[in-house]
Amino acid sequence: MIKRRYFLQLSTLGITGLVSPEFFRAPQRGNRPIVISTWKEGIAANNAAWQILSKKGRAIDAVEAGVMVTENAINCCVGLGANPDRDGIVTLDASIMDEKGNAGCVAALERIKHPITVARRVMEKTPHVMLVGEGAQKFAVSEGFTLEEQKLSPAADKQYKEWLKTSTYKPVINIENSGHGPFAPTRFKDGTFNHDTIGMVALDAAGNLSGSCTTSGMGFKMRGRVGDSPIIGAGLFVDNEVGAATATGVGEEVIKICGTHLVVELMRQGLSPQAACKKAVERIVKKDPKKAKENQVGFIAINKAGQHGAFCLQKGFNYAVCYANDHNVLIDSPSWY
Ligand code: SD4
Repeated sequence: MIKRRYFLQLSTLGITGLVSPEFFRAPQRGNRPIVISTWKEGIAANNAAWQILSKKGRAIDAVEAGVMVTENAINCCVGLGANPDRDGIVTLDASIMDEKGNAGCVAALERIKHPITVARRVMEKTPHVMLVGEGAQKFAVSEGFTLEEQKLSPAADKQYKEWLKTSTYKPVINIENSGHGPFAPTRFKDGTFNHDTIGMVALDAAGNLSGSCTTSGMGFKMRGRVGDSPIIGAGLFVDNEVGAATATGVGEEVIKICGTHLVVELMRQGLSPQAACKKAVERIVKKDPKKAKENQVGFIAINKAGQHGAFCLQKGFNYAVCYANDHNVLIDSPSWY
């Protein structure tokens, strides 16, 4: 529910029109839980998260369990079944943040099935925030994680072989069958995008916020390249006083504006989640409109009142919203272009 004081703040700022129509349809929220996540895979991920949230479980447990579903999916865009880097090796990045502002991240992690859980262990069992590469893998193994075989999934193997034909390395929108390799993000003929990431943010029954983000990074990236997803304030940010946000798309553009930190700080100033996401997208556009036109970036956010919103550069980004057993729906994000 938009609290009266909050609504007045929004009206003063002249931005009530930016709140998603879906939000106004939502029943009065009170202190009820909500989980949202990026792309259509978010529906299955939300289902798992909702199992926890609906039983008054913690948001941090929900956002971990939720994205593990996507990491597990064979032939999906996230996790060990995903596209490799340009050297043919799948490397994974993930981050997680709880209601106390604790954070854990891993980057360039190989052969481990659930980077999100390794990120949580970094948060809970080490004095650090981020572990990368070999060190992250060593830590995971010491925590009992299995070192999986280094083998591409059939879908990734096919894509990789296709990509090798041209080895095009340009992080711009690739229109399907345009002759470029399948370097992300690709816009398909039906207007949707491929993607390599799931980001999730949740509010639990106790009123606490948490978030998670996990990815194989952009397909066929340079070896050693790390995107926004494991970087706190870029791909994920949670402030329990205000709200939580996560990002997807070309990570370089998100990192350069500290995207999700910006979204949360804009919500702190009174903007709705959707208006805050839009302002962050606008920042990217203003910096380099020509480049922005060729890229995809999407933000999703929730605030402490349980309102949700999203905004992206190009049409074709969607996010899944769940706040009841029978309400887990995919919403098309409004876009700049
Ligand atoms: C990255 N942001 O590594 C990720 C990619 C992504 O859907 O979101 N793909 O830059």
